[in-house]
Amino acid sequence: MKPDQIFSSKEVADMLGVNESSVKRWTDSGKIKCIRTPGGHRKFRLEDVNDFLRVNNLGSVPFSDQLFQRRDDDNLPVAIRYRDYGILIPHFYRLALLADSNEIFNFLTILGMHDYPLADLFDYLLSPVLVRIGTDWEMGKVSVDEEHAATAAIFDSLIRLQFSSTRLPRNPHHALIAVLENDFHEIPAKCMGILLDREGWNIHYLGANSPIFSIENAIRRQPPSVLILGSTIAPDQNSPIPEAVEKIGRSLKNTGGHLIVGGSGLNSFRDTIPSVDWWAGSFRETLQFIRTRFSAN
Ligand code: B12
Repeated sequence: MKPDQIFSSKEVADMLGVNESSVKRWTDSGKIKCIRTPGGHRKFRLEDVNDFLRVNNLGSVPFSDQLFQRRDDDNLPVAIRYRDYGILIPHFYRLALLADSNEIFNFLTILGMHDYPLADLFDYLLSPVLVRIGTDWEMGKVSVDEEHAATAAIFDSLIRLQFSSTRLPRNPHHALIAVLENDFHEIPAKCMGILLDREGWNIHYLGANSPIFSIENAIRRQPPSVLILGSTIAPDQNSPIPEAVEKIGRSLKNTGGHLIVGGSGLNSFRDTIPSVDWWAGSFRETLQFIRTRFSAN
């Protein structure tokens, strides 16, 4: 779609998801401006359709490459309505780089109010933005301070989100969540905690850089229904961590617990950790895995 393209009544009706007669009515009452051809047909410019939407608080027309390139925040309401991640992702990226946790929180809340499943937001919005921040940092387009500020603001907004959201009634299940030692990448682990918290799980969150012994202690104190380990930074080839994780996984089986590992850090050790029940690739699928294993009561 080009910004200067001309549309027929039928095309505009399709664009807005209404009958052609509504478009004709709105045109006749002057709500949408149109161009009359010599034959009397109504033709519409994208700008005029957008004006109509904006005046009526309906956002503006989505899915045009040009508009996306133009960094058109006015398109946001329609992009939200149509789940147009092509527009939502760059918008979220900009909010992240502004490092404004209020704005990030507000944006996530608005999407929540539009019934976006939180797991989808983590998979399709948050993850790509974080990965892109990492790539831009690697390429020198984003400085270390910008990267730190952006990810810290995201983290803050997640904490706010956790406490502002409605939760299902508590269930008897207990999740222990930790990020392995020497690893400070805890955003995905926090996301998983928030998702399960909302589902009524009892969460015991150890956070980043958790030594193996601390995880073992926590398990001893209260054997979890599920242990979720995050690992982004790969341990050295001769590190004792993979073997320790395998041992923990095997001991969990004795108490009926499950072991989930997320992140790419332990990827090259997969064969040596057969006790992992689920390698978490996405939040949506991980949540699904957990839901099918555990009923709500
Ligand atoms: C934020 C960030 C940081 C923050 C972390 C803050 C925090 N509170 O979490 C800080 C600033 C601390 C940091 C530090 C460092 N970082 Co860093 N960081 C990142 C960044 C930008 C985002 C990480 C993130 O959350 N990703 C989002 C996740 C959700 O995406 P994902 O990894 O694709 O995960 C998907 C699945 O695997 C799954 N998943 C992943 N983990 C988990 C965990 C669970 C529990 C579950 C269920 C699912 C799951 O969920 C996602 C599904 O869509 C990444 C860039 C990137 N590519 O990710 C670099 C990145 C991970 N960091 C990197 C590096 C090099 C570092 C430093 C060594 C930099 C330095 N020189 O000091 C230090 C290391 C510190 C340490 N020892 O841990 C490299 C890692 C390279 C590597 N593989 O070894 C990356 C890839 C950047 C890059 N492009 O080079 N970092």
